[in-house]
Amino acid sequence: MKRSTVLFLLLSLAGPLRAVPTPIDTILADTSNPGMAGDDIYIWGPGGATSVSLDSTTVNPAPPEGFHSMKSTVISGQGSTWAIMYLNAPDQNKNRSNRPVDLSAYANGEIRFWANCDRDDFEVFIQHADGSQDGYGLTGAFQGNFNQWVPVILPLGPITSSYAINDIVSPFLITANHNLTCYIDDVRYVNPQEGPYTSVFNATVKNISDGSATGGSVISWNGVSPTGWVRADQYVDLELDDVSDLRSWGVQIYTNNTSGSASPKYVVSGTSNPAGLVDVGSPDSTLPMAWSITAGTQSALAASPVPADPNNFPPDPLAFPWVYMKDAATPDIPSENTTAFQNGELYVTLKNHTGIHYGAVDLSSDANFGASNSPNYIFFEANFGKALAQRNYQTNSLIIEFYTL
Ligand SMILES: [Ca+2]
Repeated sequence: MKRSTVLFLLLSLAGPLRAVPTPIDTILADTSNPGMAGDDIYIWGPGGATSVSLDSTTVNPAPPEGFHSMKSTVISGQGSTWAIMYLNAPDQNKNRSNRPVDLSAYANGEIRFWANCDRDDFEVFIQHADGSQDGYGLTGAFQGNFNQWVPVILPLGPITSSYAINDIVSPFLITANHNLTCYIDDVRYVNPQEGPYTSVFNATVKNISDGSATGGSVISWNGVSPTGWVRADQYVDLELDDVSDLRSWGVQIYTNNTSGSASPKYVVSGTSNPAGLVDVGSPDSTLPMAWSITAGTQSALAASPVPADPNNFPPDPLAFPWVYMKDAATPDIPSENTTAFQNGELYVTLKNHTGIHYGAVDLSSDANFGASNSPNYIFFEANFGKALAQRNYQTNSLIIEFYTL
């Protein structure tokens, strides 16, 4: 029972990046093991469970997200189907019944994924608890762009205007009309509140204690005694969804304490480093800062790393998640293993197509990246070990920005 089949596909549209609230639910990506947010994948069609061959370990062609994509090879022709399923736990007979999930939060949102296919005569559906399916036919929609990655965006509004999506047992299902090979990557549900087909770049300051949004843009340390590295009371919730640039993007973080709008504005002397929190009363001195980015799969309180000196890794394992903050005017400082700031360098990159920058390998510029879907949490710490009592240290020039290379 297939109800509506509408042709709609978007290719290579570049949208604006704005700060808007949006939940993103990832259905199929590198992050989860074995690579999906559903409970299992069902295959059916003329050849039964062998109608389609699936391989979630594929690394070629290099995918837009992470390191793997789902290679689907249709073997049994028209009607061959694979479906990501929500399922209940097995009963006493080891049968798993379908588990309806309410996806109404995305009623006006979009299903997004990347596809690299040798032909486009297939359909994408979602399946309701009663077995009915709604979706889109993609035949002709690739406009001949085969064997290359294309962004596919399917709006849910035309479906939900007639049929609620509060009973979805398959959030992503492909039925082929012909034998074909498709690599599918990063299937997700997105609410792009800047309008259809737009990228998402949203950074929200929240309290670590309870995850509540502060409503402002202030990150603070309160009542700190001058004893060493201390974590800030707030974190930044980062939500990101790119539809245009495949692999050539990133999000970087730095202070810009010598910019015209910086207050306090750091006073450079010699090769001093403006990075971090500036002493309001003596703006030629700073307190070093570090940042850490984590997955957003648990509460911020549970995810928040223990403060530690980034330079102490190894031997201190607690130091691994922390990366020293650079400033846009950070110079080469060989004695501190610090290299001059460069736009888009991996050291200051929070996230790119391979994932989040979850740890620094050493004190120089090596970086570890691993797949992790939105939201991500960014934490901050500062070293108050050399702070003077009764002083204020601050910056109004902490930058988190999306870039393309
Ligand atoms: Ca992937």
